[in-house]
Amino acid sequence: MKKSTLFVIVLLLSVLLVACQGDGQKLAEELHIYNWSEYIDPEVFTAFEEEYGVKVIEDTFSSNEELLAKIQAGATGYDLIVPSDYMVEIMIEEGLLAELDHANIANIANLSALFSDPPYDPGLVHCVPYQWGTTGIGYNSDEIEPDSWAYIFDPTMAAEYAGQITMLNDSRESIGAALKYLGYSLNTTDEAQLEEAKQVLLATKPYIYSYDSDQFEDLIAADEVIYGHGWSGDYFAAAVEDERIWYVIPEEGGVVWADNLCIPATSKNKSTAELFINFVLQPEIAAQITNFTWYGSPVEAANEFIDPEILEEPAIYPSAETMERLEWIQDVGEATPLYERIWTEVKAAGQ
Ligand code: N2P
Repeated sequence: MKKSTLFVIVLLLSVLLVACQGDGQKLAEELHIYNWSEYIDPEVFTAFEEEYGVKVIEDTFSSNEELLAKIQAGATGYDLIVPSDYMVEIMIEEGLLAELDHANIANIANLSALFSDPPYDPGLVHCVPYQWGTTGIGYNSDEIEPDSWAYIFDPTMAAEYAGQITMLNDSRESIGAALKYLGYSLNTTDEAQLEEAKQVLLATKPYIYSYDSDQFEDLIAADEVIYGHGWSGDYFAAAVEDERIWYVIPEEGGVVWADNLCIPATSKNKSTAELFINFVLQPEIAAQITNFTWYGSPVEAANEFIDPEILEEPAIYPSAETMERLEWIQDVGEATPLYERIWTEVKAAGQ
């Protein structure tokens, strides 16, 4: 065979390989991802498009409950969604997630043992862990050094910073923080404890600047507020630009969570979505994401590419001792409507 013929054959074969997935399906032209805000380096989308010719279109949500409501309401345009642990469990139960074809996601092998068999999705049947982090207090260190939830929930302490405090706009997170302040589990189903948490949230409401899950860190940078309840990585990422910003896990403890890449049952582009999941599980790409978000990566092999500053930060990769103070949010089953009612009442109070 002539060299040039061989070349043409090899070329054709590689074009075919790129155009087809393992299951023989053609790649989609576009992939629609519904994600948390500022949760991926946009360059990762560009790199995926350059490699496979698939354009990724992102839309964002602010809470697990908003994501669930949207999917329950029949939104069918999404190929990838990013629910947290407890929400994965709820979505599996409601039949909202497709099962993953692991044959298309060989890089699952790159996950650390800690994340390869999570209790909310044993065997990673439906989702693959994306990023993980904690919930605590972010602050302007020129002004304050908070170490306890009392800075948010003790009315005398909060009054000193009236109108300069934010809280997440998130039922489980915000009620959870109040429960932690009271010394209860953030997964309690005890109605008396939940009523107490509601009273704590109501008492501090007059001092809250806003309930915000998207720009809480920017509000500190803009000197609108001094501290707030929020997610670790967003504060740390903001600290790169504004050294005054820092983050702490309060002494009473906080939340540890993991968000996951999952494919809605209605996606028509499942194998392309699996190709994307496989793409972000590559060590260099996983590290690129963490270097952008300042959240922990479940991809163990990514560590060598992650900025040492991030790897060595104890509030991002907490010690075993700190881990003991952290709690995972779990599906509270029949108590869920009670949590939602309390949150609606807190939000509506004094309006
Ligand atoms: C990123 C938000 C983190 C997700 N901006 C919290 N589960």
